[in-house]
Amino acid sequence: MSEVKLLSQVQVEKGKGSDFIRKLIRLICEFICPKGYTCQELQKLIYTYINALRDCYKFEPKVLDWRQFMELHRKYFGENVYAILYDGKYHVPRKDALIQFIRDNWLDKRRWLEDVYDCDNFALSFKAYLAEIGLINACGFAVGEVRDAKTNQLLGYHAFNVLSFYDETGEIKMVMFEPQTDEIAEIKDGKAIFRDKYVYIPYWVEY
Ligand SMILES: [Ca+2]
Repeated sequence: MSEVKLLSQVQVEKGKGSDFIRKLIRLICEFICPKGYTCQELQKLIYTYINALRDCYKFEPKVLDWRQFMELHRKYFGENVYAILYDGKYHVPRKDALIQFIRDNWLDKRRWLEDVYDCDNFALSFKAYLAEIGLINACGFAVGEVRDAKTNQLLGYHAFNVLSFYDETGEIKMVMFEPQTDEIAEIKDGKAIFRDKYVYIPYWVEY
């Protein structure tokens, strides 16, 4: 399956399968909160749900050491995009489990708020959710620029994610991910084009 197809699949199927989570949140809001739970107790409940969520996804990670992971980064980004590696080993998930996680996750429905919850916060949250819920650390936080695909005009500076996964053949791949919309795009020469319009060019990626 091409990554272009992957993108359309995520868009079309986005929102499905989230009924359970929606019901759960309604349950918490309508029944649990008014019954006098303290903030501390609600925090405990959140972590209980996170632990329950962990069992929902069969990430079945492949483990790469940092040298292998750096090689993977170089394969997609070359020498010019700096990679910062925080770990000695990287857990790379199955593609279908990662796609399911993206589809179910509600981050793309969050409200954008200048500075306090904007692109860097979306990308950092997605990286954190994947580690917290899935124990998957092979997700990059990327910082760079966005250019117009036709005119090459600089549109602005941006933060986004780089995802790693292995497909049905076992091959490990990297793609770029826009956590504000759940869009995925193929990486070519260290860049990716979203919606045929926006070219994402990272300066560095933190893993
Ligand atoms: Ca911010």
